[in-house]
Amino acid sequence: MIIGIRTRAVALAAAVTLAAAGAVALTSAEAVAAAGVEDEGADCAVSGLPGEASLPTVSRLPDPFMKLNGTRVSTSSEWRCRRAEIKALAERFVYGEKPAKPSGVTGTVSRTGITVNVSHNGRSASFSAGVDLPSGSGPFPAVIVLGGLGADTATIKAAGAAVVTYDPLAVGREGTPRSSKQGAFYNVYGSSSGTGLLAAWAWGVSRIIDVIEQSGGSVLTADATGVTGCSRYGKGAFVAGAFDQRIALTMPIEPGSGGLAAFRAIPGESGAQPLSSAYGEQPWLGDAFGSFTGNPARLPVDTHSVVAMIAPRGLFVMDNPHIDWLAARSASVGALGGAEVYKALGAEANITYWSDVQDGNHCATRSEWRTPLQQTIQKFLRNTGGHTGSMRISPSKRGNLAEWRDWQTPALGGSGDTTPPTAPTGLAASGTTATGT
Ligand code: MCU
Repeated sequence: MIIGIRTRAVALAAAVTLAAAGAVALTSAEAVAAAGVEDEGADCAVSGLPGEASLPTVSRLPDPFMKLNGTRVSTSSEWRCRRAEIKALAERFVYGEKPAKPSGVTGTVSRTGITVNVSHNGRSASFSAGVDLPSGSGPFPAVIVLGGLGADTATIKAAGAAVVTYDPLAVGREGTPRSSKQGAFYNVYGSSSGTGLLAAWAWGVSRIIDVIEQSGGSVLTADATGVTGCSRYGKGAFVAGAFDQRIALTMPIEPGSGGLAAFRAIPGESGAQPLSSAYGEQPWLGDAFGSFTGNPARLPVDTHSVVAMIAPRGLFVMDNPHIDWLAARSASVGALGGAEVYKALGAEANITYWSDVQDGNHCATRSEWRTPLQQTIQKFLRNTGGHTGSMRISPSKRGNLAEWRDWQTPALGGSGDTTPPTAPTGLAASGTTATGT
């Protein structure tokens, strides 16, 4: 265990250094599992962000490889700063800004709980989370569970990860008008912040990881963290994973509209929660999204772009095709579109979207997911095994990506494109396979 952690740390350090140097960082499934920092592209100079008035109508999923300067990404080293562009666009038009780490973050980690204290520009806030350790002596990687609905905590623990129970409502409350948002995030950034609850919840996840990182690692380790949650908390888990590259494995469950469901596909999916409802039911999405609920084709990104922000890190989406409101067909479009970026990066083995399930109850614990979930957690959080991701889309709710794109997937080079390479640090390369577009 100790050797495994050290090997991973060396590999990750090497990957980050290579990325900073603009070289190919994709050396193996393990090496790409997580970054050492929340935002690897923080130094990218993002320029040319469009204003709302100048956005063109793009009826299909926007080309994720098209840079703001009008040229396409053609090598894997360019992806880092293209991702930074997508992040900036997603903040501006979909979620609202997720601020970087505040100047003061302190807290404690014990075998039963985590406390987080944040201060920034003279304002402060605190919140806490529970810790539920698996058997064994540890230290353990953590899976942060948003909201406590639906997550299969027994399987998470059986896989050797600790469960961190996080109540996002303490960080961003529901039931408030957009003009007076409440919770720890808004205590720090102001109740009239245009940032929606999902980005606020994601900020809270990042601050928990900060505290784990600072804790010295005797109980929980921070070099590979997972995040999960169901329904509205599945939306939150998806956004948390997208906006923090320290998260090695993102596991949204039944996230629906405002989650993975492609915004452009929702209006055409019978029974799906409309965008106006996903925007209006709670301030989950950012205030700026209000301009797009009737016209998502003007958004410069879609949910496949958010999947692309997670690439090449682990993504395991669990969905439910039995409840129309959950928009699983549109979610499959988002997953299939985003999977093209995984393919381009040679990391197709790192993404699973699974909606081919029997039990139609919302947020049910499903036996179909137990083994692959356990294997996925072991791969990304414990660096063991070589689980290969797959698309297990229910035939009843399967979108057709060909109808939703007019771009092709480039082969970006990068070491995962053909045969898994020999990792430079002695890590066994595992699980990366590539297929054509
Ligand atoms: C799927 O998530 C939401 C859905 O968007 C809402 O319309 C509904 O009210 O609640 C779902 C949920 O969070 O259920 C627990």
